[in-house]
Amino acid sequence: MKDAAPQPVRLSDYTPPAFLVDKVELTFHLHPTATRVLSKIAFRPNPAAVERRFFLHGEGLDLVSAQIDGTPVTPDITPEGLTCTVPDAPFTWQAEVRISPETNTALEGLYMSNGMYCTQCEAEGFRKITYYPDRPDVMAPFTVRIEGDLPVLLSNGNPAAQGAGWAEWHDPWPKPAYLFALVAGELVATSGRFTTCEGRAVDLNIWVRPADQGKADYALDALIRSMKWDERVYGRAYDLDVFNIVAVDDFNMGAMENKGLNIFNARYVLASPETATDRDYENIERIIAHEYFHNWTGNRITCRDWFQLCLKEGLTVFRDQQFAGDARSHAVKRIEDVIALRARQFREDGGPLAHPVRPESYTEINNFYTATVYEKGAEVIGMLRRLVGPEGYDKALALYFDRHDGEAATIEDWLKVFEDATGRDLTQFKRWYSQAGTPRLHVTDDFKDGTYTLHVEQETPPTPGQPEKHPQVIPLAVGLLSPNGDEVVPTTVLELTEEAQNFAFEGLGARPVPSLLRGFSAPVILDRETSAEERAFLLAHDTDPFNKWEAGRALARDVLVAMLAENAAPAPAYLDALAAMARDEALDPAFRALALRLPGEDQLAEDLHSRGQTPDPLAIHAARERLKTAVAAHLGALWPQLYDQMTCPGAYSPGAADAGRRALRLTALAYLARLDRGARARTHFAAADNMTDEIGALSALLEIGAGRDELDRFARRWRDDRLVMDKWFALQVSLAHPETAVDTARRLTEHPDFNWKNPNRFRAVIGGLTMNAAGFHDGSGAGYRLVADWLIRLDAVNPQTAARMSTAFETWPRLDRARQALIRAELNRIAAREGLSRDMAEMVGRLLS
Ligand code: 0A1
Ligand code: ZN
Repeated sequence: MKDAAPQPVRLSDYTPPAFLVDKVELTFHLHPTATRVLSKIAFRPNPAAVERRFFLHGEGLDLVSAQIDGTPVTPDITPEGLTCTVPDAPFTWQAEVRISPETNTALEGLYMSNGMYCTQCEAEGFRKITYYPDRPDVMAPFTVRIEGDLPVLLSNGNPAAQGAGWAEWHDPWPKPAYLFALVAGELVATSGRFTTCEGRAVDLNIWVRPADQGKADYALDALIRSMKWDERVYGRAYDLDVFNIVAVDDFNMGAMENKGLNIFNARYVLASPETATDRDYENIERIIAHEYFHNWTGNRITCRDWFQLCLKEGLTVFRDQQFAGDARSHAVKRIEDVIALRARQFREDGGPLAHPVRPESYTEINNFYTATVYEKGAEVIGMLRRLVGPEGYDKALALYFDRHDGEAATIEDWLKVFEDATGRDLTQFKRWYSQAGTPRLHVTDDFKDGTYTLHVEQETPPTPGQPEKHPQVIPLAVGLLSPNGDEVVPTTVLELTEEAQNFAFEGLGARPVPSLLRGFSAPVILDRETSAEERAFLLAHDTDPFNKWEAGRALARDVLVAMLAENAAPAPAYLDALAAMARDEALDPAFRALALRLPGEDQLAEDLHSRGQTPDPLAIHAARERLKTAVAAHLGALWPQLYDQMTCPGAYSPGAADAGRRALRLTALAYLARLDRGARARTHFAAADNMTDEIGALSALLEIGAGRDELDRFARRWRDDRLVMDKWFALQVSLAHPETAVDTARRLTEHPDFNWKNPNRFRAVIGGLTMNAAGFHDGSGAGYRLVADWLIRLDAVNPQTAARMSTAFETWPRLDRARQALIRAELNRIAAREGLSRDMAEMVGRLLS
């Protein structure tokens, strides 16, 4: 357990490191409970340092010996690290420590997963492996020797030498310790070769456990496509002779970009048509690309300190979104990204955990791998690109790579390259990095004498620690349509910089219909009184695919809000518009599937809250169910038609075209299930030859309260496949009827295969419950209690994953008083636990403040 009252770290306290490292040599003698780590580190005083104290981080290490320039020394050891008197000139530090990977359940540092040794060092895990200045602005080349009785021994960089029971690796590129990695185990590779545009032949290997052999082809394909894309679009080539990826069963996050040795949560590597859904394939493609792209944005140019996390994460997410848009459909990708942004980041930005894209203080950095740092960080880069244009962006990035290669950089460095490359002053734009909260745009309009005027006001609500907000630079992409549906003003980017501004469009023959915030040009909430007719008009005519979808979504939301308020029947105009859209064969099936998806329950709760109402999760669930049934009935005959039309002849392909057809077909199947009591879904399930169809049919059945037999059959078929069984666990909780969700979750925690120390399985069941909004927010508080019990239990073994999941409680301020009191009581119960981790203590502290 960590210390009781740790001090927050502040951006304003940054000082350069006292010593720099020229070279690191590590030797590992692997043993499950007594691994010996020998380190030899060449230090040199940093001329830029402001103090000369020699401090090495180290946590939970058993120091066996230490020497400076060959002379034994006895350092002063604290729970955080050690200090020691050192010469005022370059010197060599040598140490031997002992660690126990097998008992490391936190999955940070060196740990074991199903007999395999692996590491996770970001953000501050290296200090659990050996004593070291574990901060990203200390970069050094590493040489690693691994000794262990296992067939595959991997580390960063290029292989240097190997023999029976040992291997040596050399990574010539200076890197911070958080990018260190080691893997040892019985593994098999799916291999390929890639020749870079610079002529370097690179061996590619995706390592998996023997039982998973044959499931890495898609990951390898995605890797090769990512390598090509980064060369073509960003001019960035790979810089080592090998690129290794390893799939690990126990992993706290999605994946990790360690130099030359990416480590992945197995669920983002392993795929076969029978076991992975289209969504899984899409995630694998995106995450493989993300980690690969980090080689330049994160590894070659890293972060000076952890406050700059968005420097690598925002940019790398932006790059993986561009890549996925190129590989699939830009319109569909943008809609999916915005759905996720609103669901996770807007929710975070509007609650007690709101923080700026670049936070200014933290207690535990692991708590800041958030949607705000990642996804809002990517949106900020998208806005920057919109403001300076694609050519300005390309110039700025070329300058960034040129100027900062090999460095640990800051957001100031990042913005400066844009200023230098484009001549633009970004002083005001920088507020996007320091101001938390989602800006709201209030828009009114006016038409007179052929001039159409938009009046736009911006306002950002107060967030924790930031009562006052200032206007931000907001690119507002706008197009105008004439009443007959023609586009009279094509997309134009208006730049908002003030609290209130007017924008005039002259020479128009009639009052136009505005299409605002096209492509979701800024991460803001748009507030404008709009009639249902206008939304239906945009749904039918808008040339901007995002806004076309958005119009449908807004209509659905308004219908649901009306159904909630007045218990009304859904507006027929909405149902007709939906039918027209669903039938429109000019539209991409993936787009139609998205447009037929109703806004989520949590999203509706947020919408109601932002209208000053108190959402009732159960009423929302009921209204949404009623609307689904009404949509099913109103579009009646269309469902079997779509179902029959959207087949995918030939062998399964995870590509966008087939995946889009399956998505639309399964949407039709789910609506159909409400009309035929699941008859078609049962046949579909029985005939399914791929996991997308199997899960799609099963979900359709569970949603109407059926599917017990299918669940049993599924479990019998997939009993031995961990990743597929995660789906089985997750699905029945997340789709359970609100009244049975908590009991279902509880029952599953008693299942013999509920291995709660495995983060994927824990997330499937406990995370599954938090995603069943009406079940989790059950008025009795039983959902809150069950989740809190499990967070307490998990916190003792894996603080990082437990703390992340505590965000389930972040929406408490928008709920009714009774639920608020229930949640606060659970948070207080967690906070009062003796020995609570630093991770969890910080999270509940922020949630309660
Ligand atoms: N940098 C990785 C994600 C990651 C972050 C933190 C971790 O442990 C605290 C682990 C992985 C990425 O962006 O993919
Ligand atoms: Zn990342």
